[in-house]
Amino acid sequence: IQTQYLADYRPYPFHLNETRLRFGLSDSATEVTSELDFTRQGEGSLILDGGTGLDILRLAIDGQELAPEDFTREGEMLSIADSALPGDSFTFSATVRIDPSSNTAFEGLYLSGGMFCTQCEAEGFRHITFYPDRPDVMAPFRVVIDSEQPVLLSNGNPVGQEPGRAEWHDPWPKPAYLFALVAGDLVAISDSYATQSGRVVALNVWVRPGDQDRAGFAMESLIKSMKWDEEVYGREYDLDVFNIVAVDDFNMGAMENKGLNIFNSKLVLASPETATDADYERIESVIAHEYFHNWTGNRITCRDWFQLCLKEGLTVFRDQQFTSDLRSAPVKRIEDVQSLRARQFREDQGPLAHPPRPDHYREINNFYTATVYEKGAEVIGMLKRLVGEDGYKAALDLYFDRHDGDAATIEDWLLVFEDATGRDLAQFKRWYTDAGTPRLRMDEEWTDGTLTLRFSQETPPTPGQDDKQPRVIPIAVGLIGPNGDETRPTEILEMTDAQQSFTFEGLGARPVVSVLRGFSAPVVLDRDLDDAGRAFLLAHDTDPFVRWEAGRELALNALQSMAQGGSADPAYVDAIGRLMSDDDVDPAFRALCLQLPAEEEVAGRLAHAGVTPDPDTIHAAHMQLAHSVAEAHEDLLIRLYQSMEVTGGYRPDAQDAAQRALRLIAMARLNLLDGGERAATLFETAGNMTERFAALSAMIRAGRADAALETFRQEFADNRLVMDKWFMIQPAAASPDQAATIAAELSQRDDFEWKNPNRFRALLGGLAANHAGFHAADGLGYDFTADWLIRMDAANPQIAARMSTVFETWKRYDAGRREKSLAALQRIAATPRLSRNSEEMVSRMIE
Ligand code: HT7
Ligand code: ZN
Repeated sequence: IQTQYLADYRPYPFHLNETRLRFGLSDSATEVTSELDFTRQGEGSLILDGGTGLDILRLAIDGQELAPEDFTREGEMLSIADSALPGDSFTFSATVRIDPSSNTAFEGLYLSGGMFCTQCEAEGFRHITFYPDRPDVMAPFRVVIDSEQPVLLSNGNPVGQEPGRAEWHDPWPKPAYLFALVAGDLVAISDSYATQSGRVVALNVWVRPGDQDRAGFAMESLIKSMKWDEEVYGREYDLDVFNIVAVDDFNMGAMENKGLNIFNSKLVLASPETATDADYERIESVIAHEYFHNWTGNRITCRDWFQLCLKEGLTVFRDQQFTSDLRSAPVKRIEDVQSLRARQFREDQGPLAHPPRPDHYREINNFYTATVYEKGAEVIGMLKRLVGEDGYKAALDLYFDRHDGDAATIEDWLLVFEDATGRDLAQFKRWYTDAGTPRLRMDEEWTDGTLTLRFSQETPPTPGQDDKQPRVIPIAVGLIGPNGDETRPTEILEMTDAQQSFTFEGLGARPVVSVLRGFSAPVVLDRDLDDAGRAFLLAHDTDPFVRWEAGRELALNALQSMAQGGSADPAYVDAIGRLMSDDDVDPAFRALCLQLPAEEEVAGRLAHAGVTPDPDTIHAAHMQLAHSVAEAHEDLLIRLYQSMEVTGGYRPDAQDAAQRALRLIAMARLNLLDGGERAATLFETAGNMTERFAALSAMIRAGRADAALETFRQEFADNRLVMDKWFMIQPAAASPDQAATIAAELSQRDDFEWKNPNRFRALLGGLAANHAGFHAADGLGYDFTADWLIRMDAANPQIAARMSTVFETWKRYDAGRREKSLAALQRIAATPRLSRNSEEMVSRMIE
């Protein structure tokens, strides 16, 4: 496998003035004719990317057919002999035949349920025709689609529609990865939006006939996103139409193709009966994310794929801001930190660690990671904290002014901050170039009214990066006096050295330090604070993140000591009871505090402390702590279960969702005492999926779900998205000793349509979510997963490689488990014709 290096970047030697494409669609023999107007802009030959599935019918330059000696085809590359080029400006054209019906990798042009659709990021366009398939080659597109399908869509504005043919023109120069085409039997729900400057934009959400009544929330979310981007970033939409299409077979969540966003149907379709509150929130944020890419990704794109976090980190940051503005900012921040720790910290601390801006890769599809996306967003959050609101706004305005129409780099991005604020960001840049999560240690010294905070930072080695230099760490600190009042409001301490001290003078009494407020930097913080101090912060801190963090630390300490044979300190149980009974506290925040840290997180914490985690003991500790909470606070939990009931019709807004969240976590705790009674009643009576699904999950945990699972299956057999939930929850909520067997049985069912990425992810992801089940000592979880990864790899390498990350922590566990997981990984590695995607992932994990 050839490794690509950032240092090898060279500009493309030709400018592409316009791209014209004509598609004659047919299931197994689609003909694609391209005309590419090139002008030379540097030294070098004309080399085009083109997958092996392209059947060449004709190649020509300026209408003159190329002879076999005029070109060479090697792997995925087509080189045109210099002698075949007539001068500095010419039109290259190609007619190729491709077979969408055999495309199970869902990259390029493929069929999903009889509908033609495309996925071109990162390098899918080369499976459609020969092209300079790299993000820095941008051109306006004209597209003609010939097909009997009733709806024919592509990027930009429609310029001609007649039965059997449609023509589209996208005037905004774009790279090939933003190309899209959809053709199928679709219906739209439609609306319109008038932009700030008065452009009226036609909006459509296209779905399969029969799904229209589940597309309304997506449309509402789109309109909110368009408005928010105008109000907060001054960014307006720039075409006459914006189309969204929902497809069932899709490798990721959604794709920001210019003017034609394509979505996984699970991120479009929602009704109270079929989607949960979490689904609704995710739909809202992903619709926003893809829409926001129109400026951060499309108008300003990436020079090369090493710069992926330029568009993804910024767009995640923007969608996080959007959700904070629309819903609860503290709750959103805590949820984002939870997900960062669960996915990105885990990645950063294992064999797959890489910087947000990597400098080499073998398969770019393997780098759509939590580090590029979520850590990329955290880095922007830190920049904003350092330069302040005004500095951030000035920098972003300059970014849009200076780079509109560009394929930009992280250096360009940092330079706009330097130019707009006068700040030197040379050291800050390490956040982009270095992998690993810094460990931040804080020690306190108190003398005569002066508090000294001594910080030290260290980043452990990561693959290929042994020595780490200190980073700029913004540490948000506030002080809480002994009576619980805040004596010093939040202040940002800027740490730049390996060790650094900060003093607070003139304090009357020794305060409790509230540190890393709002999770001001993505670091692991280590400080000596006893359980009483944590309980104090949980009760009094004005910063919701530190408050929640204090409760989480109490729970983690209890779980860690129980998992090592100790007993639970009552501090957590007592403190959580006090918080639960405070009706002035937002129910969503209380629900978050009542959640226990995931078993996986406890395993990570133990491994970090040098203790080999035992998944079974951790699971037992988890159950026991949940049980202690239930027993100690039964009356309170019953009161919450009753008082948090939402009456009236279902609304997916933050307030109602918050009440449901608290009610349902109260039910989950009570489930340990009532043997699933409340859950069974709720399952029968609830009118929405949020409550029904929580009830079903609780019933599985209580071991009394057989009939309910069957009822659920019968009711939703025709709804693929709901059936995904059914496939996921059974291994996820099963007792660990049965999880792998249950997953294996489910995988034998006719309705386990494994080539559908959602269905595959549901079952294998459901098992992986059951920490003790996936890591069962008998190795069945590993074997089952490896079998299916091998099978999936032959059909869809992206999905197999992505799912292989369930093994990324394998080295943490005991010798028996290590031996079994390594054997599973080696078996995958030894598979004949393993894809480049899986080969890269598995070899990095084994190394
Ligand atoms: N920019 C997109 C990333 C992407 C993707 C989407 C769907 C299928 C395959 C894909 N490969 C890469 C999605 C986003 O971040 O918005
Ligand atoms: Zn994105």
